[in-house]
Amino acid sequence: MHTTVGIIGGGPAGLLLARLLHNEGIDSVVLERRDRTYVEQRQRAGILEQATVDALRNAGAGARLDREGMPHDGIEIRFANRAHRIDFPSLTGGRNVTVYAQTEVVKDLIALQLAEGGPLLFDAQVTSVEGADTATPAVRFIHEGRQQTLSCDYVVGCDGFHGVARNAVPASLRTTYERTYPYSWLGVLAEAPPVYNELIYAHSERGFALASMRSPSVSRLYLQVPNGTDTAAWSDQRIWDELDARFATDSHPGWKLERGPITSKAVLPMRSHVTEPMRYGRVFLAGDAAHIVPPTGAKGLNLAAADVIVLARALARWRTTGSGDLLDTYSDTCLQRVWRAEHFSYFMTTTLHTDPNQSAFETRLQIAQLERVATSPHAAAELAENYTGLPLG
Ligand code: RFL
Ligand code: PHB
Repeated sequence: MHTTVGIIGGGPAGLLLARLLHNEGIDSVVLERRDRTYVEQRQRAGILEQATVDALRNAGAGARLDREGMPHDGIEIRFANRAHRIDFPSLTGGRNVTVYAQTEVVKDLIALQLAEGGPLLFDAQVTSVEGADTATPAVRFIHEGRQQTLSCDYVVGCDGFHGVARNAVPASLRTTYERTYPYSWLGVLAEAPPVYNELIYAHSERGFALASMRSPSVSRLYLQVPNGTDTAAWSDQRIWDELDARFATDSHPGWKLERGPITSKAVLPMRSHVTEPMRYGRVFLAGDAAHIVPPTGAKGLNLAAADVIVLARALARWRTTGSGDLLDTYSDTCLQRVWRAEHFSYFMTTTLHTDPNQSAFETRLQIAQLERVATSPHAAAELAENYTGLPLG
């Protein structure tokens, strides 16, 4: 079996790349380890930057997004007993974000790929990538009980943080930057209408909380919890009470979330990670395979999309002109955006969470920083620009 671009992983990065390549007339094969239902149900990100929305629309994957996506022009930040709204369009020259779940992006891209695109194989576990520095790298995978080989002109590792593609870059040429955080998120889905029509990020003495949504009738809520927390320790009642306590503010006396049945609970560890470079020979890394951000800045999915947009352009240029110049600059181009997002995600995380070893001095610094965002249009614009995302150029 031979293809132009072998794509490992059918998450948002792999699926969007396959679609963009299809639109450029470049054939690809996507190999996904899990089954379709699993990939379509996996609860993850919820916020799309404008550049991601535009890319999905331009790729022909915007129909349901345009109908069901919920544009958001701001977020609310609660801290020190007050609530402050950050208005994106007025601070960024008109940009905003859209709430549309990663599960829905993935469903839309899978449906398109199966209807119009090249092969997308589920239950296809890649075991290794060979010949990364040769003209025809090969992907070895197990499908339907048989070991198989896909020979490619290029291989793209879109196989997430626990994937195998990263190992194709020799350890001696790879640099890894990493930070773990001394807290996790308890994330829940609830059949309860969001009370407020924008996201609320809360700094509180009890720890961070975030109110997001999936639709006008489904809330997505997060609580900072200690690492190693077992969801069994969190009854529905305890979750709702703790959320209300962390969101409480004198700006909205008596404010409470609307409660409803909780349909899923999971604990998510927080990590920052970058692997450089994002290319070795004819193997490229994209999305979580190359970098992880803690979710507080809502950047993970958007970074994955930005990588594959840059890569699809570079492959299209190679296909039409024979020039590999954009492939040569792929890693540097992406890493510039990646490090900006790493910084922003770190900033949002460390400003809004309470480290278990945090001193009272450090808490006052966090409040001073949040006061600055609430009172200075420059500080607010810095946050708004990063949150809505830099244009792709
Ligand atoms: P994905 O989505 O992890 O997809 C990688 C795909 O590769 C497959 N795979 C393999 N396939 C074949 N052979 C192998 N050997 C393979 N190894 C892995 C996997 O099954 C999977 O389908 O990476 P991608 O496409 O780069 O997309 C990135 C985003 O998914 C990610 O950045 C965000 O979802 C991060 N993230 C969140 N971001 C937010 O902005 N807000 C969130 O609330 C949020 N929650 C999350 C998250 C990431 C999580 N992970 C990765 C643990 C919650 C979780 C649990
Ligand atoms: C989500 O809706 O899942 C979500 C939104 C914003 C974040 C993280 C997660 O910062």
